[in-house]
Amino acid sequence: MKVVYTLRHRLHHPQFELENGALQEPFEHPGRAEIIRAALAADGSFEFIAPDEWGTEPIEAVHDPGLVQFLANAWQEYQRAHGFTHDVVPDLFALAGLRDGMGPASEPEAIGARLGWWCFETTTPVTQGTYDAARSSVDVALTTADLVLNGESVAYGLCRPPGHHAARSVYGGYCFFNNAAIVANQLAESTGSKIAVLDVDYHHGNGTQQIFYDRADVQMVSLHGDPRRAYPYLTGFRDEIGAGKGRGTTSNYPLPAQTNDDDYLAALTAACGEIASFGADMVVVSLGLDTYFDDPISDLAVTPDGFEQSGALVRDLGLPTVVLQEGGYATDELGENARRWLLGVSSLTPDRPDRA
Ligand code: OKP
Ligand code: ZN
Repeated sequence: MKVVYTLRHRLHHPQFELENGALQEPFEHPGRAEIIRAALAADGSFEFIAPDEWGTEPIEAVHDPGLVQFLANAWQEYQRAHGFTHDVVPDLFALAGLRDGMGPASEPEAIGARLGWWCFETTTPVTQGTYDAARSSVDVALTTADLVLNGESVAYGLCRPPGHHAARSVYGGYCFFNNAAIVANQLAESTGSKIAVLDVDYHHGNGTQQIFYDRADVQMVSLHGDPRRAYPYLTGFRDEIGAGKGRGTTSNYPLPAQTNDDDYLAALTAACGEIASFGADMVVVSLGLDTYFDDPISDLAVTPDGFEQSGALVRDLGLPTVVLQEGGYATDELGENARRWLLGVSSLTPDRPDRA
């Protein structure tokens, strides 16, 4: 299988993460992508390809151009105002309640407050190279899609930073640009066909859901920890099914804590059934491996065998498949878990002898 990878991801390297009231080592760190790369390289059946450059146009097709511009300059602007800070985080979140009864706010002028206009939470610092890394992650995703458009039945983009929490006009949740949404939109627009996004990250893909909520041509199906207990808390409930022309094209499978392989695979089978009924022509997988039983920030109980079987269920859809990396924080096992999922999705069946 072809794997798109660049070491430019390392330009995004926060020093800390503010979590549970304390500064921690970031869970989302450059070692994650390197460990996956090493595991796939050691396997021998993966071919590494560098990404092409795709520019900002496909990004601005799903994100507010203001968000793109902001991220391009935010770190430098913060340095000018505050002196050297390795990690840049908001001074204030521009929540609507702050101006209740006074009319809506407009984008503030001070950089610390502009950060809280575009960012929705505390665990996603901007560092000096964050914008370049986030751009490279999009390039990885678009190059992976291009391989599939050019005849690969499945290809894998080793995206970092991840993307699925980034909505049209806000970033957060370790995500800056929504790699999967950018790819799904580009595929839908360029081919005129129906695209399914299957999001199997532990955390609900709120950004992807928001971007496609009223779209009839892009389906969003997500399995995740129930938002009653799991980040991002506000989205991913079963009754969110899309709106307008997109009514029925969003499906959510909130899962209980400690969901095991059997129950997980049953939910994934149902999710794949919905993709088949939708009549998708291609599938984009947001591959989070934080459903792993020993993930440090999640509480599902999927095993390496479960990952391989998950990949095989997606293979059985028989659709051209773009797999993009999202989360997964059990660093020691992350490479092997990715390898197992990818072995499953690329494994041969009598029906599909081409899927190597
Ligand atoms: C990104 B991806 C939990 C805090 C969570 C942000 C999590 C972002 C996950 N104690 N902080 O979906 O894997
Ligand atoms: Zn996640």
